[in-house]
Amino acid sequence: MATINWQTVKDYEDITFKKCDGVMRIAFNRPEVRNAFRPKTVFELLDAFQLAEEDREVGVILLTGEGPSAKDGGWAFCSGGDQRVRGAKGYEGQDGVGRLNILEVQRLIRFSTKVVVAVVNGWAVGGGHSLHVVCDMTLASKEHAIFKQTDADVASFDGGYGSAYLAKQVGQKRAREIFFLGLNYSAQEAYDMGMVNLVVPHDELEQVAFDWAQEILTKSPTAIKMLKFAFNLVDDGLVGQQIFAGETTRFAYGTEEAVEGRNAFLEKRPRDFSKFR
Ligand code: S0N
Repeated sequence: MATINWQTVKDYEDITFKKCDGVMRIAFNRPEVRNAFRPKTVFELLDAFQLAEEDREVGVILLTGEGPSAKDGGWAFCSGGDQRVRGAKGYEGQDGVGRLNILEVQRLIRFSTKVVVAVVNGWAVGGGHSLHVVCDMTLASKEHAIFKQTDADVASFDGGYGSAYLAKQVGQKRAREIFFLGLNYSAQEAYDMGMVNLVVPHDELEQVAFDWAQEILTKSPTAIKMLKFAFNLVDDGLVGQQIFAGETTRFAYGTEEAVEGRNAFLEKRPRDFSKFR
């Protein structure tokens, strides 16, 4: 068991952002509203995920929630969009602009070259549920994790990864049940459905997540990245193909054949690919 000595990388208001031994920990930090996100939260998440992506020491990102709530001791991973700032044009920040920019966070998680693990330490609800769905793997607190889709209760609908990709994980009937009934599901029930990788005693949750990350970090980063993109490809259409193919193009740049193509152009001479046929 590796010991965790989290070091703060950058201070934010709505999230915490820490790092230890190749693992980045990004956590919602609004426990008084069950870690609901407002536009500011999402801007901070976008910045943190981008920084994590660019950090060459980092191979795994853990997404979780701070807690418990000082008010009532409740635990939350994330309860989705902050309903207090939802306006007619989306979630409104202090600039008055309506946004649904959590979808950009979903795409950063999905297209990240790192493995992103949802560490569900409490409620995963609405847009928070969708975030766990889009993460590569999910670990859930045995005592405190509760999975719930309230989108239809508040007239919202994640028609992308949150629902259609969920159906790939749990099957069409279950996915429709999750959205159409909005029931509470325990960590064990979520595991039985196939949307959780492991149920862990709450006190051990972060340690297990960190140990999983350390195991992943022993593996070839290129293999992990290409496997992630390969898993994504079939569900992501041309964007999935673009991302997978982009990486193969980068690999191809390392061949003698690619060097000949570039050099012929730079040296203003006819290209000669004859020996590569
Ligand atoms: C999470 C719930 C089930 C917890 O219940 P519990 O434990 O009984 O606590 P409460 O007393 O209800 O809550 C404690 C305090 O926290 C506030 N609060 C909780 N959640 C929110 C929230 N989402 N927004 C604002 N405040 C919240 C409570 O009001 C309470 O405050 P006080 O103490 O002052 O009374 C329960 O709280 C619950 O059901 N919460 C609401 C969950 C919800 O409906 N979330 C929104 C769902 N929709 C989205 O997230 C969609 C947005 C979205 O992201 C999206 C849209 C389109 C396409 C894609 C997406 C996407 O999903 O990404």
